[in-house]
Formats: sequence, structure tokens, C-alpha cells
Amino acid sequence: MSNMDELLKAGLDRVAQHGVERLRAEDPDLHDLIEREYFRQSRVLSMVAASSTADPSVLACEGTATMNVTTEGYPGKRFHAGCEVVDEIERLAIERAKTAFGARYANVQPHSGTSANTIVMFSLLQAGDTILGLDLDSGGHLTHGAKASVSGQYFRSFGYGLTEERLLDYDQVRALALEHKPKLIVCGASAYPRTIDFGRFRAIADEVGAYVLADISHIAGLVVAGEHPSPVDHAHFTTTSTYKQLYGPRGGLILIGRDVDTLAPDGKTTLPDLVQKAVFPFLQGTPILSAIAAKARALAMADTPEFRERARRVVADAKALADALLARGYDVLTGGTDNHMVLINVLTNGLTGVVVEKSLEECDIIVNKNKIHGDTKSAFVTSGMRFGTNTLAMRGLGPAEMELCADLVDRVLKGTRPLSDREYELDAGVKAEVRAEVARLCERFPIPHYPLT
Ligand code: DSN
Repeated sequence: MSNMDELLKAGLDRVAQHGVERLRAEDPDLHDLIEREYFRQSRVLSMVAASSTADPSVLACEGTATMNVTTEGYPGKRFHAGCEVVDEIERLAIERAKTAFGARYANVQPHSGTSANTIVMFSLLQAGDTILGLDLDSGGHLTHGAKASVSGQYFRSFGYGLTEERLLDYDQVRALALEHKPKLIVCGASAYPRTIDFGRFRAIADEVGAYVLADISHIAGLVVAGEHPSPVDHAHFTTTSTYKQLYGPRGGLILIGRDVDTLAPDGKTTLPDLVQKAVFPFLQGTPILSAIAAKARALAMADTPEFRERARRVVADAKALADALLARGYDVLTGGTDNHMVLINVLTNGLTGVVVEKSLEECDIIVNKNKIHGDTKSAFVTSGMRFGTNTLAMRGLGPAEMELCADLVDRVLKGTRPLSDREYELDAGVKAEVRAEVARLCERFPIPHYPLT
């Protein structure tokens, strides 16, 4: 080994530490902000259903020299030289994505779940084509046809909703599909606590000649672990973000299962051909190779017994949290949960989502307000709250601790006096007590492999 090789080998290990040292010395303002964010995450109970905490090895991939590679195209077919290593990284990420999800095609370049959905739509549809997706107020996502998003403005979108029991209304999906003949039916949700029957969506799509896009951003980890049925061989396209239940970097994936040889609307190219071209050159340029490396790392970690065990804890925690909230009289939507998410209606407690979100945040419990089925409040106020257990389960909190978490939430809500839809007063004693309990919990259950200081 040459002297240069030896120096470089040592350099890889030291570069991250060296970078932080330089940041601290040369840009203390920015360093301090990043440090504060690290401290904040360690000291709060994060119950945001759309979030998780990445393993340090995932963070490390993001902070390596792979970020410096500029290129376009795909492994073996790039538009720049110097790609022999990143080609291997991207191939590894693709293979790991296929293995984790049992898919036959994977594209690992989408910059986010939103990008992945947009790419699928633009690969398949023309402006003005009809799509059918879950209404935002019923738990859908902006990219599923909401009027505020390109998916609802560029395409003619119709929304399906929930039954009176707040369960997916498959009969309505079918009726709307027969009436409007969409080219694409989108399934998957951002705020829906029950199991989704992807096969039923496919049957409806086959009846009307539509394609199916399943966005599993919220439940991807449960799908990988076998805790939720997989859509990969039901939907024509499956998309996910990589930072929620995969505990990975910011980014997205597009997967195809048994429809890998299905022809595109032109009758000549296949669905993977469509996606390849729509990612690059149509909608994205240079891929973020450091993020692709981080996706590869997260996907390898998802294919382990530890990950499957954690996925089971995610669900067990959510069920325990739902039960504990029900026992305290809260209006838990659908009466419980099958996944990582618990939704409650706080209007029945005389509160709004924004008030509860802020009040809990003052007590170091991080959640997010959410519109719920039939909501009369705006998205900035809302009648609902969405809780999630991805990060709690990762920190090792189990069903036994959910009783305490529900108790803390309950104490904060009881100590919150609403003054208007957005203003409130929080009892100072409650705030001090709950913050102290949260601090104790965070010390007992530190984020794995994140040293506290
Ligand atoms: N999709 C948004 C959510 O569910 O909160 C952000 O990832």
C-alpha cells in the first residue's frame, strides 16, 4: 500500500470529525445551531408520525465525499467520467431496495416522496388526464391530487373519502372510478391508522383500465417487516420516502413488482422504461449520490431481525397509546390503530389542533396538528392531532411506557385553557412537571448511538 493510500484510509475515518472541528472553529454560529438541533432532538419526545431518527451510520453516508460527485444518468450510462465507485453504490442501493421490498425494479434517485409521486404521474399522464386519490382532509397527501399541488392543478383530480366509521370507502372509490374513468388511482395515506387493502384498489383499477400508484411513505417499514401487507405486487407503481419508517435520509424510491413487464400506455415501452426516463432527464438532473449511499445503508438495516423487532414495537406502541388515550376519554379515530399512527379529535375537548401542538411543544412533546375527516377548521388550525411511534420505538420505549406518554399528553391537554382557535394559556405547574418527566424519559431512553453530549 502506498503512503498516499495509507494517509487516505486514515482520512476517511477522520474527515467527519475534522469537518465538525473546522465548523466549530470557523463558523461557530452555524455550528452552534446544528449542535442545538442535535440537543433538541435528544431532549424531546418526538411523536411526529412522519418522522424518525436516522442511525449515525446513515448520517455518516450523507457527510462523505460521495456528495462531491456530479453526474447524470444511471450506473454504466453516465454523462460524466469518474463514476466507477458511485455506480457501484447506486447498484447496491437498487439491489437492497429490491430485496427489502421484494420488488423487481427500483429507482433510488428521487429526491423525496413528493418527487417520486410526481415522477410517476408525469411518466404516465398528460396534462388534464384524470386521477383519483384520497382527499387531503380524509388523510391523503398533497401529491395525491390536492388542488394546492401540481397533482391537482395539472391533472383533473377527484377525491375519495371515508365511511362514517372513518374507514376507507372502497365502494366510493369504485363508484368514482366507474364514473370518471381515471387513468391513475392513487392509494396510500398520510393520516390513516388502519390497514389498506391494496388488492382491492387494483381490482377496481383493472375494472376501469387504470394504473395504480401506492404511496407507502408512512408504512414502508411495516411493509418491509411484514407488519402491513405489501402493495408491491398489487400496484403498478409503489413509492415511498426514505426518512419516515425506513429511518433513512431525505429521499424517495420508486418500486415495481409483478408489473415489471407491463406495457406503458404507448403499448411499446414498459413501466420501468417510463420511470427511468421520467426521473432523468425529464424531472431530475444530477442524483444526490450521498443520499443514495445513505439509502443503501438504511435499506440494509431494514433487512435485519432488529428492524423487524422494532417494527413490531412501533405497532404495539401505537396500539397501547391508542388504548391509553381511549381509556382517558379521548376521541380516537376509528377506535384504535393497525399501524404506527394514532389520530384524535381534539375539538371534542374544546381545543384545536394548533393549540394542542403548541401546548405540547412547550412541554417537549413534539406532534403535529392534522385535518381530520369532516374538519371545519383550516389546515393551519385543524380539529385533529396525529401521533406516531416510529421514534419512540427506536428509543426503546415499549407499550408499558405508552401509558405514561398518554398520561403526559392528557395532563398537558387538561392544563391547556383555550382563549381562541389559536391562543391558549398553559398551566405553569403542569408545564414544569411534564417537562421534568419528559427529561427523565429521554435520559432513560436515549437515541441509540447518539451520545448525549
Ligand atoms: N407527508 C408529510 C406528513 O405526512 O407529515 C411530511 O412528510
